[in-house]
Amino acid sequence: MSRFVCGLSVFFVLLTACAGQAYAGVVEGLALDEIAVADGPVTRIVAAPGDDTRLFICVRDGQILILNRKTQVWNDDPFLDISDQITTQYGEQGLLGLAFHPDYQNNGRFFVWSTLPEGDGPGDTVLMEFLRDGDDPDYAEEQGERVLVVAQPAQHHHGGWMAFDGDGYLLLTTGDGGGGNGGPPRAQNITDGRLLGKMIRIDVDGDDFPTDPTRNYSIPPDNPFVDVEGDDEIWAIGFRNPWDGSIDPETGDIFIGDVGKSSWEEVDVLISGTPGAANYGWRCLEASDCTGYSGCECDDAALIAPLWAYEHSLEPERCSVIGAQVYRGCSMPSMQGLVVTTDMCSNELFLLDWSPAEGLHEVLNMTDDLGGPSMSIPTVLGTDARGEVYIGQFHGVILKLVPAKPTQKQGDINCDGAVDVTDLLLVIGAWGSCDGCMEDVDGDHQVAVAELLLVIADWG
Ligand SMILES: [Ca+2]
Ligand SMILES: [Ca+2]
Ligand SMILES: [Ca+2]
Ligand SMILES: [Ca+2]
Repeated sequence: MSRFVCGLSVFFVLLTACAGQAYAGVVEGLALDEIAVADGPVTRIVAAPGDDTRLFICVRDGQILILNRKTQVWNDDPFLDISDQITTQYGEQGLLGLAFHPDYQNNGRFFVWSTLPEGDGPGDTVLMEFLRDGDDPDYAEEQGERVLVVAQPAQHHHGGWMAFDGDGYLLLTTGDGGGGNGGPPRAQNITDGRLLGKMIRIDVDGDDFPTDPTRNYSIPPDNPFVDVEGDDEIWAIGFRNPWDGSIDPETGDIFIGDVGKSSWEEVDVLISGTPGAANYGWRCLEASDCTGYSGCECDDAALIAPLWAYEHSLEPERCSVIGAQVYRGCSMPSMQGLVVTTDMCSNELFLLDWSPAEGLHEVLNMTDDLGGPSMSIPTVLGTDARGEVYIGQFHGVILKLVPAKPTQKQGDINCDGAVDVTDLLLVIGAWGSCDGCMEDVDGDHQVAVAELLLVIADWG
């Protein structure tokens, strides 16, 4: 049986959300599967649009590696190595973010967030654009171009979750600049031009600043501070270190795991359709606790409470929320719409069941019920192109969240629960060489007899 976190009295912020709504059985039988080990702390796990085979794994020191998720074999060479272009002097510096352009298959453009070996502080953060090699999808060109630089006053809280939203604009989270709480309340400052403690939203297909070589993007016209006081790049504010998150491909809801200070961790949701300028309350609020720090008023009704918050001072001790990954995968239909999150110190895995209308229904602590290897210092969550969830860890081990008893048939190419003529026609239609296509079940870049035999063997 799963341990119901919301039954613990310390989670007072959840009590109203936890009444009723039994969810028994829905998420039983989960397991972790070790699929690969990277050489260093894993900072992102990302799939490129339209590529069902490759997983792009960021390692903190500056490499993007390609893992064939089907064969679980690494490419010999990195997709991109920018280790000589960045600094990793401190623990939270390095290669921190990756997102592929929605039209990546055609234009080869992708975006990287990392720390520079330059700046007034210990290294500024930079958004860089790179290009896939024209001839070989396993390599990228090493020279990128700067899109945006965010000056950093300290060496931590750099955020770095990125995704393209449904309008084709790039979302990027930034941390508050670090330095404890003694500095200015940057996460609440919308006019200092520093873009710290924010979710920003920019159009990477244009350049509204043609005379400024350090700002190479356009401002989406519906950003909340366009034509009014406030920095035009801002989409949402009030974050401390919004390190990891996800965007629901079905609803557009955005989930952020915002790492707290010494007492609380929080998972935030930005519900699709919410007007811009949503304020998540740091640094006057840590989760729902009034910190006493300046920057905002704790009782301001406009501040958005976390979807879920949890305390550090529990057994086992918790310290940093890692991930807020909505599940829209194929292999576990009962997980649809649940949000997966973990803690870096306690190595626990939680599932959040929620709805936009009612908020949080239930939090399931799955830690004691997971088959397979245990987590060890999770650092990031990510998905493949099918929406299956992976966990990257500090020592490089990459885990996949899987059903303990797999029910999905490999021959079910289109993941509709049946293996039938549709799947057969998909295989025949993709017959021959293919690069990253979903019909290539065994990941050998061919749709061939092997796939045909899988469909026939699984028929029904
Ligand atoms: Ca420019
Ligand atoms: Ca403005
Ligand atoms: Ca099917
Ligand atoms: Ca194949």
